[in-house]
Amino acid sequence: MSSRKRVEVCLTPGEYEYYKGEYDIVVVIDVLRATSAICTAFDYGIRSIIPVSSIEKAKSYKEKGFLVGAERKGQIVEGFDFGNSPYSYMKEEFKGKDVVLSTTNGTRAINIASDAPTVVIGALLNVDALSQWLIEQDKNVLCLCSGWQDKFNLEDTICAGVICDTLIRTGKFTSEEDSSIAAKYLYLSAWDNPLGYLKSSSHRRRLKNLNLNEDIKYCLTPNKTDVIPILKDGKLVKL
Ligand code: 3SL
Repeated sequence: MSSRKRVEVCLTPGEYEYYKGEYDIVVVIDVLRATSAICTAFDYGIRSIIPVSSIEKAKSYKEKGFLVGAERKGQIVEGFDFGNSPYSYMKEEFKGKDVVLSTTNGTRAINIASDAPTVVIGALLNVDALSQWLIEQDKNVLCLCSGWQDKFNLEDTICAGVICDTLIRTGKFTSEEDSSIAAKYLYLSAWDNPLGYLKSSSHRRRLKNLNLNEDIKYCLTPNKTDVIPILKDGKLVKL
């Protein structure tokens, strides 16, 4: 039997039940924009982020006096302090703060994966640092793409493909699932120009219609940070 570890890709949160329980580390990916915003928040000094799935739960934290961000369909939900733009986390006011965040798909995927022994946050922004850390752990890894409302998306799959390819190239990891092979090929065909490749992708269109082009460009920039957010006792903190 091979002693190599597995690195696989779950293309949507809806398929997670078929992978559940088999992996030591789950990497949750939501390139546009939740996990990119989370990496940025830690890069700029936030202390912790509590990811919550529902607006009701987010409201209950707000009533307790927490700083709470909420996004649905790409927009800040009325009555909340901020949304899901990485730029909103570059401000002084977030330094050292504990915040709560609820987004359409990203925070939901984090909570779906929270049964795993280790959950970390991946984005193109931290993909090299994260891949190197995963190689050092030498454990079975699942990349969980947040997608859009349980549907497949290109950008998360491309990011998962980078991770798969990097880990497999070490010779210490292997992939068996077709989803992982597909992710790797998508990454290889997209990598020269991710922005162009995603030109007509559904979420890029959605965000562009909301005038969020700068967010898209930022989120598609690889390796702006070395931070690896990790879930500990229901809170994301910096590893
Ligand atoms: O789905 C999510 O969690 C968000 O990243 C979506 S958006 O980019 O804020 O529209």
